[in-house]
Amino acid sequence: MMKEIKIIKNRSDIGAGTRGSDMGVDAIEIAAINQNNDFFNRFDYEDVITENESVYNKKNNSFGKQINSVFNQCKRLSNHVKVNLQEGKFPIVLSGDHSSALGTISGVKAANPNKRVGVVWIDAHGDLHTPYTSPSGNIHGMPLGAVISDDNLDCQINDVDRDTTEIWDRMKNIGMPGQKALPEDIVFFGVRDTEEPEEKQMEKYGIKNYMVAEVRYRGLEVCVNEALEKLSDCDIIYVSFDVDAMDCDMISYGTGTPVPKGFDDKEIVKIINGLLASKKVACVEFVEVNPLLDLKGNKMAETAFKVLEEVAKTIQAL
Ligand SMILES: [Mn+2]
Repeated sequence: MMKEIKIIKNRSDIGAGTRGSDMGVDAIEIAAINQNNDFFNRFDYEDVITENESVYNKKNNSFGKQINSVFNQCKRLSNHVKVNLQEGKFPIVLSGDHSSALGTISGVKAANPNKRVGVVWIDAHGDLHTPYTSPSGNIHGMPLGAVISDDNLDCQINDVDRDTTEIWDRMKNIGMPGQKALPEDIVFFGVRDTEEPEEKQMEKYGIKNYMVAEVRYRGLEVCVNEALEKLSDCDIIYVSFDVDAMDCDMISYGTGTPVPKGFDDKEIVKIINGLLASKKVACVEFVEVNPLLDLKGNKMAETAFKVLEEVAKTIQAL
């Protein structure tokens, strides 16, 4: 049942508030090169065309920054993911900022329109915002808001202009119309920096968040298996790994929104490998490595590469 891995390199950073995560993909490759590791020669890959030049566009939709370009980027990535899944590949997506996940999940759903898609979100953040609730307007905090297609108007703080509203509505329909995953089919690992509108959504839908302390106290295997049990009605699972799920003090500050008290890289490997063992995982994504912010050389990318190598090994052994 072994599937061929396809690496999809999506060097886009326009959904983040800080520039530089577009270089995360190359920083991970450089980590491999500096170890004389031929990882990136071993797998077929494709590059997604970007529009990072849109950061110079001064016409900025303040509650959905660069929303038109983020929309285009997600649409493009969605297509790459869809085609590779249809060809029977296992896509490993390496992205810049986390807004990409909307594109990836839309692609997973578009390739499997009749299947129920579960989402495991390994991240310090909930990313459940919408242009109506986001304090920053950075779309990397909104991918799951679009995935579940819930604007969360109960928590509205922003008066969103028509242009932004229209493009946001189109973002909720990438790949195919409507919701890509049910909110109850989302499981969080390591989320520890949320805002009230996101907490309301987590509460409303009962989104389980396996916090770092809980995972360590109850045991990682117990928590991963319980998460899989929660997703037992899902036919396939998508795993999103935002490197800020890791502890910034222990690992690195090389990410746009670092948060302390996270997982270490060994725990991340065990979580993803535990999920892969279910044989339901169809796609894995790595996001938010920003080498420009790294205070320890290229440590974040080196750590992400370590995780990537282990995860690829596991996928090949499935
Ligand atoms: Mn994130």
